[in-house]
Amino acid sequence: MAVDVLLGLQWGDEGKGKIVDVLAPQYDLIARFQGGPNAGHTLEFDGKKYVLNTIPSGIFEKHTLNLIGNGVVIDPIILKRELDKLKDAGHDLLAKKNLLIGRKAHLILPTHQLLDAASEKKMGDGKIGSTLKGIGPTYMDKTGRNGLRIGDISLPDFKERYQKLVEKHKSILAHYGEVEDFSEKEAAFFEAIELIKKFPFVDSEHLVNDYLKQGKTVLAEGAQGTMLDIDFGSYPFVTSSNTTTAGACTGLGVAPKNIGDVIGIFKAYCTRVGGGPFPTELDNEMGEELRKIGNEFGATTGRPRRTGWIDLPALKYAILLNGVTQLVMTKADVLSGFDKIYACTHYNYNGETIDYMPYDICSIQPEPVYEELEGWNEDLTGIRSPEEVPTRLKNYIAYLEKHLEVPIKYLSVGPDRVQTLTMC
Ligand code: 2SA
Ligand code: GDP
Ligand code: MG
Repeated sequence: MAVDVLLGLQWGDEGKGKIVDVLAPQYDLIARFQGGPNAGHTLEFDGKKYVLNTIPSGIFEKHTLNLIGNGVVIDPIILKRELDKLKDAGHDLLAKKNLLIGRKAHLILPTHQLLDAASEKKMGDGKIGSTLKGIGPTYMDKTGRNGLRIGDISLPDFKERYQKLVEKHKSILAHYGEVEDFSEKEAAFFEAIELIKKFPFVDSEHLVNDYLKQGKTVLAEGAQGTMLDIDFGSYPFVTSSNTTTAGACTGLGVAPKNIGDVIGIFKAYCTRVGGGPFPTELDNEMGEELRKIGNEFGATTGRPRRTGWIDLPALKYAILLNGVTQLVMTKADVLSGFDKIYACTHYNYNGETIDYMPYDICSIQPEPVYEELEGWNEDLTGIRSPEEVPTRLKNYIAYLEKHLEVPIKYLSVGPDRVQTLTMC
């Protein structure tokens, strides 16, 4: 058996949570492999809506186990809040015994959040547009070999280790001139740790590989999107982890030869939240309409998402980086009623017309070259089979498959679990 991977091909919020939930019955284990509570993965079914930040999106499937992998960064306070909310809604994961936590996952401390805020403040207009969840500073401590890990919670000197790291953070905060009292957050941190301790801590690498040996099915759930990857995204306007397939290998401890299908998910248009370049952005009424109809607001922060047309050079780049074998297109319903829709096929860039993602899209803005396509008028939200897909949407799908050279296996026509069509 091999690990299948589901990940975002754009700038995040493609609908990963919804699709993981739809696919969960096919898998024995769902594992988050990177990112942290900067993510907001939305699921809807039976008239209820859930937003998950750290917890994998397979928790509502009875037979599926869920793992927060070693590549994830965990804020105990946010994780406790998620767990409490789920418990209140009748989903007690401690009782269900369906959540495991990787020992090697790093901990987000209250001071990591303070550092995030101080760093963004200092950058002023050039800020990244971080979710301010402490993601960057936590991964900095991980690579700087200073971090605290979930497994450290069980060590007798955990509090001393915590204090040592906090002292380091305090000196950096003093340098920023941002000293503030965080004793309340610290108390909440240690209270949350007590709850988290009750969940099984595991070695992700052994668990996942044992599952594969036993012939069990595993799906790795990505967070954010390929264009936010620390190595290949629109640097420096990226997140601090590898959001690509490679991140599933390091974030779970699985060898590249054990990666199976790579399910790449994209919206029928494009969005981005936070700072940084966005070649096809519609900073106009059309963009506003897309935001309104698509309800494009951050699932974690509530920030308005920037909107634009689909960007084929960026998508082709993402497919290449991830080795995508199947595509999922979401939010096709949002484009219903647009007379014409547009696909960016090339960029005018630095005096040339190119069809690939260039090195620098921050200081030199690529100007999109669009192809105009016929839109469709039909309301898609009630359709449940490929036969019901309107001809003009079928044409859009065929057009995208021709350019992207990967089949669109699933089509999503609404936020609910049932609004998902298997196309091939
Ligand atoms: P960070 O928080 O330091 O990792 O932010 C760095 C950049 O990564 C972007 N980022 C995201 N982009 C889309 N969705 C994300 N999750 C939330 C959601 C976002 C929200 O599901 O809607 O609620 O605002 C996410 N997380 C990080 C971020 O905007 C920065 O550009
Ligand atoms: P994720 O981070 O990739 O899991 O995506 P988010 O949950 O942040 O954002 C996707 C948003 O679109 C959520 O509000 C979903 O409920 C919603 N959504 C997902 N698929 C569809 C779809 O096909 N149509 C519509 N209208 N909404 C969708
Ligand atoms: Mg999201």
